[in-house]
Amino acid sequence: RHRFWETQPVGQFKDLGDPSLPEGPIEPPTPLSDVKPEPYNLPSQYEWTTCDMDDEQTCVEVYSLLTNNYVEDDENMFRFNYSKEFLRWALRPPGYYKAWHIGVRVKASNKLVAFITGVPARIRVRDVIIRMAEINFLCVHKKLRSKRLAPVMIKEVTRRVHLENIWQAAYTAGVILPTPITTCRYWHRSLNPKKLIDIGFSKLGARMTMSRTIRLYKLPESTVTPGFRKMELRDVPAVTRLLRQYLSQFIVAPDFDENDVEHWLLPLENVMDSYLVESPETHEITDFCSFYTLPSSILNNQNYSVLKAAYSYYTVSMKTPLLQLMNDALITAKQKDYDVFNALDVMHNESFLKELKFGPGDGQLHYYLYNYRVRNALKPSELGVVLL
Ligand code: MYA
Ligand code: JJ1
Repeated sequence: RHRFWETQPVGQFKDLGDPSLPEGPIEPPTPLSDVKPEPYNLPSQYEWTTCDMDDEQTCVEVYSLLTNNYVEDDENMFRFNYSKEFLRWALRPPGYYKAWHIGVRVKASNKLVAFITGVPARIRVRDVIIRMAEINFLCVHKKLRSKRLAPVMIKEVTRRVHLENIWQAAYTAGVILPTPITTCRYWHRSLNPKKLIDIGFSKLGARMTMSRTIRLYKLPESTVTPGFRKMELRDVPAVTRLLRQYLSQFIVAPDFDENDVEHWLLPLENVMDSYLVESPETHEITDFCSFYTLPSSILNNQNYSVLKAAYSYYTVSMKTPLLQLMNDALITAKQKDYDVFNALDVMHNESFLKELKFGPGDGQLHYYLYNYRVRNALKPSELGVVLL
């Protein structure tokens, strides 16, 4: 059934629940000299290109490919619209490799028609910290679908990751592949219910009027937690300690150091928003929350073209109740004119979703590891990873 995935070192469906299979790498590393030194063959009309995300023109080409061809919902009403600034940030974390930003061009026209990326990360599985690649932004132009280009791209990124002596990867997808370590649900908190209903993102509830709906989702004008403020560079050490401590309880989680926190969690205009609570008395940093900006294009609507969505990223509540902290995040997102606040049911998110009036979405997100078996599927609440 999965002609490509059956050949790859990933957990196979037939092996689910086999207690004789150990947790850990599925195949051992090979000597670097055994890694294929030249790229995989593409059909003859196409050629590989390494995308230099420092280059403005390349960035625009990648942005345009994704804006027109990347992930849509099941009814093709919305399509992710990652900004150029977001892509540049997401693809250049500490220690990134330019060679892992891989494009495919049509030789005759030089047009960019496919893309896949990796960035390096350290991910902990139980008590083992593993160097991995996080694979994202796999995209094949709509006109070139179902030609088995994706397997070649996945093999090529794998080869380039192996050349850096890295043998594991983490990735997420909306589709089921062999085999998820866990399956999460998207939840949505309306901030601008009128627009969400107008564009078909949500429906007016049974026995609900528009004005009752607007009242239902109304939020205070300003945040309530004393000492709630934007994260700054000087907060990196304290936030790193807080986050490392918090993430240690999950079965799978990133191993963030200060450099990672500086890159991934410092606020970046229209990309990443991070807030913390500094105790007005002791000036201790006691809580932290963050969300990233990922708009979606609205396909086929007369009145609106973009849905402005915030996605919950990492949250740590030590002193402020999680419910209150997330409510302040919602208030902040509303102040900044987001239409909807999205969250997955990972980490402790379940504990606030219903109370804060999030509703379950129709989309799922499956999490995968490449060349690493985990013995039992996790519950979403045992997962401490959010990929972009
Ligand atoms: S997830 C986001 C994926 N992108 C989109 O959904 C955008 C819209 N769709 C497209 O652009 C295309 O439909 C894509 C497939 C490119 C997705 N992950 O070329 P094909 C398998 C993995 O004929 P196309 C993200 O970015 C499919 O099961 N495999 O199909 C993370 C089949 O294999 P098999 C996928 O539709 C990506 C084969 O591809 C996915 O033209 C992580 C068909 O190929 C998917 N999302 O193109 C990638 N969708 O026959 C894996 C389909 O076996 C990384 N397929 O069923 C693995 C780790 C690598 C590094 C390892 C380092 C050590
Ligand atoms: O956004 C999503 N679904 C929305 C819109 C549905 C439109 C019709 N299909 C949704 N809306 C309901 C909201 C409502 C608000 C009030 C309370 C009740 C709920 O459900 C979904 C997620 O739910 N998004 C997608 O399907 C996009 C793709 C998700 C897979 C992502 C793959 C990631 C790529 C890897 O990096």
